[in-house]
Amino acid sequence: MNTTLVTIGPSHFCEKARWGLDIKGVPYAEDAHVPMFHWRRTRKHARRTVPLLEAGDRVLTQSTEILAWADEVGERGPRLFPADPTARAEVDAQVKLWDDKLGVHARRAVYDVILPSAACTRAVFEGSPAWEQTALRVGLPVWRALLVKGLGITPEKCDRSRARLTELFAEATALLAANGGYLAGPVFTASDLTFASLSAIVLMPPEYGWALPDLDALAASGALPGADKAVAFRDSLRATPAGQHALRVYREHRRP
Ligand SMILES: N[C@@H](CCC(=O)N[C@@H](CS)C(=O)NCC(=O)O)C(=O)O
Repeated sequence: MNTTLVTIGPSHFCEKARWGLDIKGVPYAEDAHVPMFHWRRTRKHARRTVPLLEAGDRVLTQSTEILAWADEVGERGPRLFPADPTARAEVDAQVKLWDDKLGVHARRAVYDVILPSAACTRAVFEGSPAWEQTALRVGLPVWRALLVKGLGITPEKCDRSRARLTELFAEATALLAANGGYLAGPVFTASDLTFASLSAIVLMPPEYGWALPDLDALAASGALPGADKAVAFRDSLRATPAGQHALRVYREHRRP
């Protein structure tokens, strides 16, 4: 069966799907695109968002659906969704919380950092089709303006997103304290994978499945105006128990 994961390479929702397929040992090819150019690829399925998985005749259009499918068909790795209905309901609720809240605020926080730098913006989409990278270079001001408008990247909203991220990390820290070991209980589940992947564009663990900017180098060189602030924010989240958990989960579970 031919399995293709259509992505925006650096996207955290796409990382969630990649991780799910990798950890369950499901073979696939990745077809990565620049945001907005990816619509040419998704429109035949009447969708706008990625990840989108084409698996034989099936088309899966939500990252959580892709995780559940990988859990079913994968031949190795831990169970991502528990069989017990009560445990499953808890994992589902946590995954939804991270998808609905963490996803949007982390994305805004990271675009706020990279969009001011043309070089940085272009670098994160290396690995997309060459013509898309050329079009991005030529049309960067227009592309950037559309993205800023579409995602609501204003200074106020970005500050609010950073504050919400701090609150969500506090929520995850409380869950870890209540449930022991992992977010939804004593073992790794889809909740840990989702929390870690969706926060990874801010925490930037070295095991991330796509090359992210080296914020420390950018801060040291002065090449990216907001890099110092982003490093300080990243480090404040890394220092929390939830941040430590996400980094540990990446170290221990990302590369099967
Ligand atoms: N609920 C979706 C969210 C996916 C999502 O927001 N994807 C973003 C990239 S991170 C996207 O494709 N945005 C493009 C668009 O909305 O046109 C999922 O879990 O797969």
